[in-house]
Amino acid sequence: MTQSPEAKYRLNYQAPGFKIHTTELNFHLDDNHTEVVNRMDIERLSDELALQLDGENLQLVGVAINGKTLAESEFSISDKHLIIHEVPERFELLVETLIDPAGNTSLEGLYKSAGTFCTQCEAEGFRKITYYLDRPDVLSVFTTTVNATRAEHPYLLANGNPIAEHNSGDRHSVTWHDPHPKPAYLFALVAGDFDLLEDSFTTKEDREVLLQVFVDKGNLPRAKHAMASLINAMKWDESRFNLIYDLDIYMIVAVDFFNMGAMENKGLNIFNSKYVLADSETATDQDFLNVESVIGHEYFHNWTGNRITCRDWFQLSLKEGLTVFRDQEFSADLGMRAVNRIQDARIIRTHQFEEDSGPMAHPIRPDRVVEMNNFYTVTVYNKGAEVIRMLHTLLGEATFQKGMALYVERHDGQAVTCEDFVKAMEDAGGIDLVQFRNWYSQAGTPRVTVSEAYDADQKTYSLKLTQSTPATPGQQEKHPFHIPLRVEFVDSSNNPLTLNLAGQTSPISILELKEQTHEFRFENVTSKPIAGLLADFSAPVRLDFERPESELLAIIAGCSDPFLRWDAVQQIYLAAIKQAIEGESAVRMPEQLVSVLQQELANPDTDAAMNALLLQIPGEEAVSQEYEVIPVEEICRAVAELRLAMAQSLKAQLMLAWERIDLTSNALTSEAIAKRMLGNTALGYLALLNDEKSVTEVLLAQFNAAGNMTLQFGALHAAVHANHLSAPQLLNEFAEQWHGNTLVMDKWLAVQATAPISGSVGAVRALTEHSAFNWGNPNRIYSLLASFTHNLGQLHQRSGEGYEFVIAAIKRLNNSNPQVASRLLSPLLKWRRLPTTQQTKLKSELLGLSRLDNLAPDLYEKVNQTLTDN
Ligand code: B3K
Ligand code: ZN
Repeated sequence: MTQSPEAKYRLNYQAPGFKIHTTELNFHLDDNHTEVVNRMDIERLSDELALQLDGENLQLVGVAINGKTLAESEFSISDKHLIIHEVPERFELLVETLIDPAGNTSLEGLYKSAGTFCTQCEAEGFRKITYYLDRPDVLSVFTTTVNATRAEHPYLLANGNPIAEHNSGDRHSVTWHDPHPKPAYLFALVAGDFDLLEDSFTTKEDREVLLQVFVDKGNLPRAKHAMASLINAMKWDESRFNLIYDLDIYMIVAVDFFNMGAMENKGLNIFNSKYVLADSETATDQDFLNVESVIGHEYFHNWTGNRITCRDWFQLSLKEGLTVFRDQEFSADLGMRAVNRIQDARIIRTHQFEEDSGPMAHPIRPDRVVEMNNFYTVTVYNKGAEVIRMLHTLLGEATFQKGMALYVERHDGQAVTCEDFVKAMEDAGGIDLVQFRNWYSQAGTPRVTVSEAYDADQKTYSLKLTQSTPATPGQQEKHPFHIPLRVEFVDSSNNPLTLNLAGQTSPISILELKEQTHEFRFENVTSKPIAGLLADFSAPVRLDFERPESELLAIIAGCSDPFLRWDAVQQIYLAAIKQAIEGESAVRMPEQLVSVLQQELANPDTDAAMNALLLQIPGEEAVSQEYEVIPVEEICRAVAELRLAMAQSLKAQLMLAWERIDLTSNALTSEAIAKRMLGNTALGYLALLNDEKSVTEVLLAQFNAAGNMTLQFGALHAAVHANHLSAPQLLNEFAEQWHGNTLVMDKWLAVQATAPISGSVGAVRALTEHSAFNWGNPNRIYSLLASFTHNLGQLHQRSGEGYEFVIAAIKRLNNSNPQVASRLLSPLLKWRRLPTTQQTKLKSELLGLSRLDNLAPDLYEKVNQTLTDN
C-alpha cells in the first residue's frame, strides 16, 4: 500500500467547537482561476483557541481576522487543513482562495460540466471550494454572489432567493440569500446558458412558489415530465405527510456530467440530465418512472435532509433511508404499487444481500468509515428504507404519521441522529423499540427458518420461526432482530383463511419475531393451512421454508398479496435452476407452473404487469446469492436453459400477449405501461426461438413500427440478449438513428455490456473506443462498464480477461474520478466466493490495484478491506 488514509469512528463524535453564524461567499468564475472570497461570522464555543478548517486542492490567497491580514506565523496549512493558531471569541474570518473548476475531473466541489459551472458538495466536497468547517452539524445562513461573463453564463444561480444583480462590462453578477441555516454540503451554485421551463405551485399555506427547470438548449420539450413530477411531489408531500415547501422559488438544473442521480441542494437541485429529460421518443417507460421518483426524492429531502439534517455522516440513513421510503410511497401511490414493491424487494435480494455478505458489509448506520462517498450504498439507502418501512408496518400509517409530526416538531432546524428519529416514533407510537434498534447497529442479513406442525385432532397449527444472522467483518456476535412478518393463509382449496393466535380473538396479520426462536400457535384450525410468510416483503430477511411445490402453487392461486405470489413463482424457478446445477442435469420445466402461466397469459383480463413479473426468472446474480461458492458457468447454463425452455413451452401464449401491445400508443397510464412491460417480456422470450421466421417478423415489426423508446429498445434488447440473427442489423440501425443523443446511446452501450453472450469482454473493450463512449462522463462509464460488472458470466470468464479489463479501467479512473472508479470495484469484492481459477486471477488483479501509486481513499478502503478480511 502506498498510503493508508485514516478511518473515522461513529463513537468518536465530538460537537463542533465553533458556530458559523453567517457565510458570505463571492465567486469570480473563471475556467482555471476562480476566485472564492469567503467571509464568515464565527463564534468560538470552547476554550480551545485554535481553529482548524477543512480544505483540499485550494490555493490560499489570503486570510484575515476582523479585517487584519494574518502573518504566515499565525496559521499553518497542510494538504487537508488550514489551522489558525489563535482566534478571539467572536470574529469575522475572511478567506480568499483560488480553484480550478475546468481541471476538476472528480466532479466534486466546483467543476465545469460541458460549459456549465456547477457544484456537488455532499458529502465532503465543499472543502474543495473554500476552507470551512465542512461537517453537517455546522449550520450557517449563506449569502452567495456569483460573478461570470454574461454571454456564456446568462443564468447565475445559488441557494435561496435572488436579492441583487449587477452588470459591469462583459461580466455580471447575482446575489442570492438563503434564509434557512444549512450545512455546507447543501450549498450549490450554477452558471451557464439554458432553456428554462417555468411553472408555479401554490402551497396549502397559500405561498406561491416559482418552479424552474433548466435544461440544455433545445431540450425544453423533454423537461415537461420533470416539471409535472415536481408538482405531483409537492402536492403529495402536503397531502400524505403534511409537509409544505418553504421558499419562494424551487430550481432544478440538469447537467450532463454528474457522479450520481441528483442532489437536493436547498432550493437549487442539481440533476444528472438522465433524471430530468424524458419524452416518449427517447425515454422508456422505466425512464419516465425513474424521473418521477428521483424528482420526488430530491424534493422530499427538503424536509427529511435539509430542514432536519444529519449530525454526522454515520447518520446518513436518517435522511436517505427515510427519503427513499418516502419516494417509494410516492411512486406507489401514483402508479403501480405491486410492481414497485416487487422491484424494490428484488434490489434488496440481489444487491443488498450481496453487500451484506461481502467485505464491505455495514449496518445502515455504519460505525467506521474511511471514505464517506463509499457509503452511499444500497444498504444505507434501500435497506435503510426497509427499516423505515418496518416501523411503518409496526405502527400503521396513522401512528407513523404522528411520529413524523413529532420528529419534525422536535428537530426542525437541527442536525440529528437516527436515534432521535427512532425516539420520536417510539414516543408517538407508545411502543418499545429497544430491540428494533438492532437494525441500526447490526450488519448482515437475518435468516429466518420456518418449520410447521398441524395437529388435526387438537385442531392446532404451529409455526416455529428461528432467526440467525451470519457474522460480518468486525461483528462476530449478533443479537436477535425485531422482525415483523406479514402473513396470509390459504386452505387446501386455495381459499383465503383467517387464523387466530391461541388466546386471541381477532385474526393475525403480522407475526412479530423477537426471540431467536418463537413458536406461534393457532387454535381452531380445521384443516392444514398453507402459510404465506413475508407478505409485502415485510422485512429484509432471507426466508428458509422447505415446502412442496403444491403449496407454492396454492399461494400463487390463493394469496392476495402480489409479493407472495411473485415470490412463490420465483421459488419454483429457483428450485428448477438449482436442481439442474446440483444434479448436473438438464433443466426440468416446472410443468404445473407453466400451465398456470399459460392460463394467465391466455386471459386478456389478467394483470399484465403482474404477468410480466411472474414470467421473469431469477437473473444470474440473484441465483448466485444461493451459493457460498458461486458456480458461475453452471448458473449461466441453467438460467439460459430455463429461459429457452420457457420460450418453447409458452410460445403460443407469449405471441398472444405480444399481439395485445398497441404499437402506436405512447400513453403513460399504468395500464398502457403494463401492457408494454408484458409485450417486451414476451418478445424477450420469443427472440430466443432464433430460427423461427414468425419471431423475426415480430421483432422487426416492433423495432420498426415502435412509436416510442420503450418498444424500440425492447426489440433491440430482445434481439441482442438472445443473440438473434437480426441483432447486428438492429444495433446498427439504432446507432445510426440515435448517434446524436448521448442518453439514448447509453442504452445502446448497456444492452451490449449486459448481454449473456460469449466474447462480450472483447466487444465491451472495443466499445470503449466508440465515439458514443467517453472516459470523462460517469453516465457513459456506468452504462458500459458498470453494466458489464453485473454480467456474471462474462465478467467472471475463466481466462481472467474480464478482471484485467475492469481493473485496468479502475486504475485509469483512480486519478480522474475515484468515486466512479470505486463503484466499478464493488462487484469484484466477492472474489473469495468464486471458483479457484477465477479466484486466483481476480486476487492477483486486486493485489496489483492495491499497489497502485496514489491509490484514492475510495479504492484503498475497499481493496484493503477485501484483501485483509477473512
Ligand atoms: N444526497 C445525494 C447523494 C450524494 C452522494 C455523494 N457522493 C443524492 C440523494 O440521495 O438524494
Ligand atoms: Zn437522497
